[in-house]
Amino acid sequence: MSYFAGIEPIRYEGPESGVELAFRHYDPDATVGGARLEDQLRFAVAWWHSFAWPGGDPFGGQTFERPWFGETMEAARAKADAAFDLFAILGQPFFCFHDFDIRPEGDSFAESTRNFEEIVDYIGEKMEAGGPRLLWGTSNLFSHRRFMAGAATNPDPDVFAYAAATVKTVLDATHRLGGQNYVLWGGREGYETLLNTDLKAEADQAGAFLSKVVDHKHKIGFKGTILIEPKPQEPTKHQYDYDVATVAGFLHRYGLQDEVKLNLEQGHAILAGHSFEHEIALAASLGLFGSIDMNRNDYQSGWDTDQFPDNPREVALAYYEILKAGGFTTGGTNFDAKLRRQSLDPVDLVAAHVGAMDVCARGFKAAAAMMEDGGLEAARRERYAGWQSRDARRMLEEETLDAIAARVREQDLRPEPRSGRQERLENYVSRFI
Ligand code: XUL
Ligand code: CO
Repeated sequence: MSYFAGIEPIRYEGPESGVELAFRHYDPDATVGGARLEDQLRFAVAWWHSFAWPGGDPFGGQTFERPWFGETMEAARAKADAAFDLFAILGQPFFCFHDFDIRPEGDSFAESTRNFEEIVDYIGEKMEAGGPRLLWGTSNLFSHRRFMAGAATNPDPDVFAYAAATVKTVLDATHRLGGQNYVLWGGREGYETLLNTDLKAEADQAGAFLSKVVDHKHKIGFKGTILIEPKPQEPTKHQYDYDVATVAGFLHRYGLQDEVKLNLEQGHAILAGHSFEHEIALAASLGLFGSIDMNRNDYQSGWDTDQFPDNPREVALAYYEILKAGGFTTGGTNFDAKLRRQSLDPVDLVAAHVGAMDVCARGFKAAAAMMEDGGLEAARRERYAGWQSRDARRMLEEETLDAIAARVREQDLRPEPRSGRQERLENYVSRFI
């Protein structure tokens, strides 16, 4: 019997519905911003949080008792069955996984790989039978103790090799399953103390590693996007892929800026001291925007709490930047979000996703309406209108400091400060939420 027995597929019932498990805002077939909402949002369920995470925290272990828990192939198949049961209830178009989430660890690389490929085939059959597609695959290079000092940036070349072999295997499988992207999150690519760390050597290792991944992508003809997921810390004290700006610098340093894009996560942006929309807007302005991991952090705890999103305004501002960048291409909205550890029931997992999908749909509709209205862009254009003048263009392109100084004196320039209109713009946004 299905773990989710008794829970019917979720239907769109409109904002007035009194049914608990219904979509009030997410109507997959509605046209919003010129396309079907399902195709705009491209929702994905994350295998690790929803099916593999046992509910532990730093002070206590497992709280969830899922019938599929266990390190056997039988358990892995039962886990995949449960996953596809949830997918059938939610009807979302995509899912994501790490190798580690879907297969038991073997005694050797060869055995782990055998386990992995067997489950990949099993998942592939389920996908062919009408399940969702793969938004992205990724390798877990951070949970096993062999990776405690990093994967690509490990001081031991054998760990680099093990990590490279793992990424090859998982990228191949992602390709086989028709994945749209491949993600690299550097969960242990950083340091605990500078006292034992060679920054230059580790950066060069990471650059070489990523170049090999890109080469392999081209070799096998994978048409998806390679994505790096920035995060400033956790689990390591300092992570090299700190934020968008840092990763952009890294990609340029190793000549990979045209090959790799970014997967941006709400909670990671907050940990880095940014807003989510800042990270998206910056990535888009650098031509590096790829995909998002949607969640939220608790604003008091200071940890990466990976909660399901519940704030339409925050979500709207994020989607606004995505729409401004032209919307998703290979990317999508992956719920990198987990239940609270007291949320024990099967229905909790369903409700978490339903609520999150609805909040995203609400935010997206607000973003699309703002986009169509054009008020923010009109205000922005007006604010920078002075730069359209010939003098302004010439100053940027030609004038030396001497020439500029002479002109300021000659024209007796006396710049007058103008209102930034922040509150009026905030009121404008509130009208759409
Ligand atoms: C960790 C995190 C990961 C990546 C994939 O904070 O976000 O789950 O998304 O490895
Ligand atoms: Co993530």
